[in-house]
Amino acid sequence: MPPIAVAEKKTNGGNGKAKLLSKKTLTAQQKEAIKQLGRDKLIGMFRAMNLIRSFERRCEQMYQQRKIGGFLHLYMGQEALAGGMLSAIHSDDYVTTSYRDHGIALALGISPNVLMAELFGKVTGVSRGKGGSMHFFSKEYNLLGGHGIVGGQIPIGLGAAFRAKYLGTDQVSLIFLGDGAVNQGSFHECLNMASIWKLPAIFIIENNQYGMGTSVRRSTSVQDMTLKAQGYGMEGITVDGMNLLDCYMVVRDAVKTRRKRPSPLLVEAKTYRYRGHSISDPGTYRAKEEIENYHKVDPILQVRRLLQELDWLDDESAKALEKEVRKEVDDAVTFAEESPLPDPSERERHVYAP
Ligand SMILES: Cc1ncc(C[n+]2csc(CCOP(=O)(O)OP(=O)(O)O)c2C)c(N)n1
Ligand SMILES: [Mg+2]
Repeated sequence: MPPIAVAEKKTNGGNGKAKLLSKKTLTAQQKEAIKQLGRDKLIGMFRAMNLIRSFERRCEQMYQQRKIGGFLHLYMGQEALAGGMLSAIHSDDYVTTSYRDHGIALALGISPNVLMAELFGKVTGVSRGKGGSMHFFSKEYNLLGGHGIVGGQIPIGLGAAFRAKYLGTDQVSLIFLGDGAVNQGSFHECLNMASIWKLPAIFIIENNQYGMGTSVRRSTSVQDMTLKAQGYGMEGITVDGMNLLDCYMVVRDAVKTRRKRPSPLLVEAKTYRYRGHSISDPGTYRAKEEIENYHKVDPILQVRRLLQELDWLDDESAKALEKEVRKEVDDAVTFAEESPLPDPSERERHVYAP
């Protein structure tokens, strides 16, 4: 019987008191990660985070103009997670997530055009206009959804991990879930199976402190979610989800060993969503001061300042990058607007009826 791993504490992130990214306070590991990534890759990650923020702002506007309908859950505030973690995997690894999927899809490199078209319900959309905001799927990018059922993605991501182990590939399966999903049965069943079968499954809790309007303090009995890993004989790591480098390093290190010797891992990333649960939620259950505190640790501003301190980005090039990203999102809106709606004959295609 292997010893049960004790949840390791990496940072105190996500509580508004996290150590900000700054040249003066970088840890040895963060310095080494910067060196390893190099200027171009780090700027690429910064660009991806900006693209997410810009895309989400535009989605809000498009919803208000009724170009987008249905549900819309924005990712603003959580960009370091997608931007950092997905920079540490291979293109054939598997990724599954919840309905809060825009940031994940963009960080995987899926074109904003096909994502915006999906939101507009157009046939050129990533799910042919049938999935909408909550159901981005891409076979090409191994994105196994975008799932509206809380915790519904966990068994699917586990299945992908099982496949990798069964076929003896070196792939890993990253399974993103919200803090609300840890109280679902599927989470516990899957952690147990992943541990028994030693599957290359990395469960990543995006703990943004709320499930709809309910604070985790009111919904979840144990606040340190990595402790749940111990119940399944699995390693658990807490990470500052507002810190791009820490998010990158935790997955980089996790996959390094797991590609050859598969085993599961539970990561709790402490983060925050700047908007309400969905577009129709004004978020009045949160104190103004709390939101302001999290804006002080804005993941994008942290990286921007670090890049400037490193002399890798000046004000002018930062502005140029932001402009370029806005243009990419404008082009996505044009693409979506100009795309056709699905033909009525498409209505029953790809619909599963047992
Ligand atoms: C099985 C199930 N129960 C309830 C809901 C309604 N619901 C939608 S989102 C949500 C909260 C989930 O919160 P969390 O997992 O923290 O994700 P976040 O929205 O914070 O990303 C709930 C209860 C659902 N979609 N599925
Ligand atoms: Mg949540």
